[in-house]
Amino acid sequence: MLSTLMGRNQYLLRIPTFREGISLLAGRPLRWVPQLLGFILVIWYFGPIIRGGPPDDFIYELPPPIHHPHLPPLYKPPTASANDWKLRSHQVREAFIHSYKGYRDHAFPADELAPMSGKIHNNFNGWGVTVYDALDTMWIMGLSEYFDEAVKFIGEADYTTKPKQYAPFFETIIRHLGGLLSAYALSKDPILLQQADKMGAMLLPAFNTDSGLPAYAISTRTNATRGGWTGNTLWAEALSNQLEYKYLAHITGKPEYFEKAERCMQLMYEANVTDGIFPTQWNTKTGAPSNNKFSVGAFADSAHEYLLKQWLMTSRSETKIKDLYLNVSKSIIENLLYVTPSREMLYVTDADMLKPHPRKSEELPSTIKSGSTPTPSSVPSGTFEHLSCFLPGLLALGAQTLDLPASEKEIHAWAAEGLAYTCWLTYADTKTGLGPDVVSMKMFTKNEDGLWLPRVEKWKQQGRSGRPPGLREPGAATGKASRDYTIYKRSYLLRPEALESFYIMWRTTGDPVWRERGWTIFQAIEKYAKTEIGYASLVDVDKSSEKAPVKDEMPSYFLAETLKYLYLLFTDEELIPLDKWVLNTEAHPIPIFEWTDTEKKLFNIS
Ligand code: DMJ
Repeated sequence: MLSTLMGRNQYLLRIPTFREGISLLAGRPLRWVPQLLGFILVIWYFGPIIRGGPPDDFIYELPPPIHHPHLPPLYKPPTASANDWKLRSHQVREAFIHSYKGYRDHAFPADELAPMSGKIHNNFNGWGVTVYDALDTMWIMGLSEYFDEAVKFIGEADYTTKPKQYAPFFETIIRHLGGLLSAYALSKDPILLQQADKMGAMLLPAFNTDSGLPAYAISTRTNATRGGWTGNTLWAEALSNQLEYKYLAHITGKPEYFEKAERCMQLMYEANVTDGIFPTQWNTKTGAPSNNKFSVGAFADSAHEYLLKQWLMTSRSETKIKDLYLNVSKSIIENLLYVTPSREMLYVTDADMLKPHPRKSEELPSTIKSGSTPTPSSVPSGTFEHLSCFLPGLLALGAQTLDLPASEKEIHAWAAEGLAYTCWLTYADTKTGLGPDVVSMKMFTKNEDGLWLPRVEKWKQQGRSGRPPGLREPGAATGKASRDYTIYKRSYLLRPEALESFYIMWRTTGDPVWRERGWTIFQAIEKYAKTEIGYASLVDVDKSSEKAPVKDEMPSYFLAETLKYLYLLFTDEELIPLDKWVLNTEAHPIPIFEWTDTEKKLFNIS
């Protein structure tokens, strides 16, 4: 009756039934077309806003993915369907639930679970590091019950170290503070901000050294600090707090967070190093370099990340940092990238740079410019660490985001691809399908013959036939003898770096082969690392018997990073878009933001 009274205009007030819709469209199809188009337009425009679209902080777009149209295609295995990927992402979610539940039932509130015995490990202040590290993964995976329970636990935390106890600064920043900040950015729960501010303030006196470089560890009870076993500040320790402290400064408005973190950056701008070769150890008193080792491995790794990611996080406004990244990455490509003699595997190693700094740019023209083989200026070790497998992802992100000349962009993108493939080979070659922690690469009789860049230059000069050196993708080795390397540390410590790079490679190139490789690795983890109550590190990646020996350890980064990167890799939707977030070195996403004018004044940002 009501509809009769309202006539045709009734459909402006209520949605027609299916039958009514058909008869309307069938009767007067053209009259409805403008309304229909208008409706689609409104949904398209307002949909994201209604669903809670990106905040104003997110201000730039990434350029489109890098493709290499000039490279001949390689054989790629067929890739799974959208539905398969959905199922695979569910399986990773199940793996996360299995490990967190195991921790929760057997080890909470200690730091980490011993996944064989059900005992505990307390190596990170005993503040429950697994909860902090797992927090944002829970949010991303939609595990709200675990998340809420964890926030309640965190809200009651105090962060005063026990008498005589010291909190390791680097680990506490990247795991606990990084976890809090990321979970706050995702959920906007004020308790997380309050606790991040509390922890940030309590750790801040670690910077109260003569130079301003952070001490290795701090007692939050007395503010006393102490050095690590090297007696120096590692480069990774100096430059792996700026994402966290600068974001904390942004959300609290407190200048001291910015100033202390920026002081370390200042020391790097002023450091008298040649060609962006920042050594691995720094004198905590003087703030000067204290060795001659150039590396992207253990002592230096995340410092490289924090250069590019700081620039990205603050909306590309701090250009001095970008310049540092460009210098350092150029030096890495020139000095640390080698290929092996038989399989031509591209790898990154560390090197003792000869004293005094031999690569004065005026004396030795850059190989990128000249294409010549440089005079040997360093002694490479040939060591290739699993930890260094973050580098391909970083180079790919740089190639994507930096405004580089085309020839350099392609070098960065190729280096990324070749290195990521070598990381993959170190998994594919072993009996378990899991990658060893450290390998020793075979080297040419004359070390410099293995340098990658001169080979690429030669290949270019000879007409670019086929794919560039280091990107020709040899198949998995048939036996140990044909590997072109020996395994130096045989364990697989549930580390994330290879998967991290596969994820960035997938997102920046769009090549699904990286997802497939990630899936193969996940299946190996399921097969060899899963225990009744969690996942355990492997003692020897080349022992594939049903009961491959495992270590009674499940590091918190397995939940923060390894499972998160796998989940992001398999989820079709880009849950953490790379133009809106940077991931800290523990895979905690921090949003990209822009300094306000007030902040610029307050923090003295030029
Ligand atoms: C993680 O704790 C971090 O990624 C750190 O920067 C170095 N590597 C471990 C995991 O391997």
